[in-house]
Amino acid sequence: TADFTHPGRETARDWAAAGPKRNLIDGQWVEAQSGRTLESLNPTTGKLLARISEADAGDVDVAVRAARRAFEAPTWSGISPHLRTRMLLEMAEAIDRHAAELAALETLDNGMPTWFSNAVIAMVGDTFRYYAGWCSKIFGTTTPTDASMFIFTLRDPVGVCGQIIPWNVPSLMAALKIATALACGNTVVLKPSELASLSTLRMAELIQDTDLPPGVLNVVTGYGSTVGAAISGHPEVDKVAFTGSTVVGKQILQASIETMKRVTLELGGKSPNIIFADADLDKAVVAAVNGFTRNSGQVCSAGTRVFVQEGIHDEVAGRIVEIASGQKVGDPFDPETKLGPVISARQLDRVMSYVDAGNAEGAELRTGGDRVEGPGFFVRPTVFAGVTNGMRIAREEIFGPVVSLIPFKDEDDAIFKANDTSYGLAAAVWSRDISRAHKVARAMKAGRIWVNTFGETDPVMPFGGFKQSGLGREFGAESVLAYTESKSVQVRF
Ligand code: TXE
Repeated sequence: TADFTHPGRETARDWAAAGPKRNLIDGQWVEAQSGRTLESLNPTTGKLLARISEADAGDVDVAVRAARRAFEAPTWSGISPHLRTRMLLEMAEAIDRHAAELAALETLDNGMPTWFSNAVIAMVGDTFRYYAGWCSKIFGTTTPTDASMFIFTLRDPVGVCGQIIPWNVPSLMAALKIATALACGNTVVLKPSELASLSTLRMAELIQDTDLPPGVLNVVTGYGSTVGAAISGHPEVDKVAFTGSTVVGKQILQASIETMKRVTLELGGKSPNIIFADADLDKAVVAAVNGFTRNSGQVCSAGTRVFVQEGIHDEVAGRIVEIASGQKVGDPFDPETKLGPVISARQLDRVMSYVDAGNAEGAELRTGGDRVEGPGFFVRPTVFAGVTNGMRIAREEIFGPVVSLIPFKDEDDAIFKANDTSYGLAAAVWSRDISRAHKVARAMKAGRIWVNTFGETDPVMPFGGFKQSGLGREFGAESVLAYTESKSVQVRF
């Protein structure tokens, strides 16, 4: 795996190897109180990549108290929005300067191919720039009423934000959560996933080095059942923002009840991708394959149910199988590689168990369905045809490169089948008929809809789910509402 060069690879490897990673608490890099560390593996080799701190509730408590002090301090709460803008722009610049290193670190730790990690890090910088612009645009309103008084609203920061992120696109999840919180004047205690914490820790170093006041950003690493649960249960945490599985999302919501924390949840999906017979099929088939193989399918909005109109079903299925089976699976540093490994041996087993379920339920396995023998956690792109919405592979999030092809008759049938799911994160429709595309887009019960494209993302575009895909929205103007509280003020003359 040392065969391929990348401009950030050596720096990233050296940084990962340079001793156990510490937590950022109150502006200091500190070990877990217990002194414990845990192993972070390279999913390409299955071998040790770095050791990170295994914190627990005691460390979280110190971090939360630091975040509370920082929130109340005039050095943060009292500063002008223009200064905040400059700080976020400095963070963006620091990230851009280290883009190659951060991309390589993401590839080492998560296994994502460099074509994807390079693009992700570019968006990380853009995310900081996008939120830098918001600092001075968090407007209240004035409301006309009786001439004897004046009523206006302000938007206050929520306070201490606990943020728990997953391993699938760690740097972007961290950037989104940190930048939004800071732009709105909050402070942060963030927990990256124990499976992929490195890019977040390196970004936190770069961010802290921009002279951020101590305690504004705290990063605590460790397991979800300890560190994650301590954050979501801590009485001094005002808001929890979580991205991860629906099961854990429900636990977080339950833990928020006691102190009525504000909660935003970005959870799983089973997103439909609907291809009508009048679509530009050359584009649709390529996007359909990318839609379920990007990041080895470990994307919450992956297009894992592809609905194909009956007249073109066999042709489209054949083309999807052909493209998918030709995608190179392998070393994520190889520029030819389309799919790197999945994150862990456990995730590999989970994906393979869904392949077994698909076979057992009578779906037709058209390609893939097997792991790549040897070290690392590789799965080939897998296409099931003849799937019905009742099968487990069509109902449950797999989080691997596995797609279900499902035929449909007409518009109504497509809309019904696409919405027949407990999730509602994203959906796509492919058609040259603009009225049909609009109609289907409106009928989709999902938080993000693509028309004649799939999986593109932009910081300006709100993201979040209907139904069990979550609560609230991140990115876009709506994210600012989620990180502020409205306060109305009445002045009697
Ligand atoms: O996720 P978890 P896992 C889905 C996907 C995947 C499945 C399992 O289907 O196959 O979840 O992945 C922290 N209190 N997604 O087990 O456990 C955990 O440490 C507080 C979809 O890795 O949800 C990590 O930081 N926090 C998804 C984060 O939650 C807890 C992204 C996510 O881990 C916790 C990831 C607890 N009790 C997985 N338990 C998406 N929609 O993007 C765990 N955590």
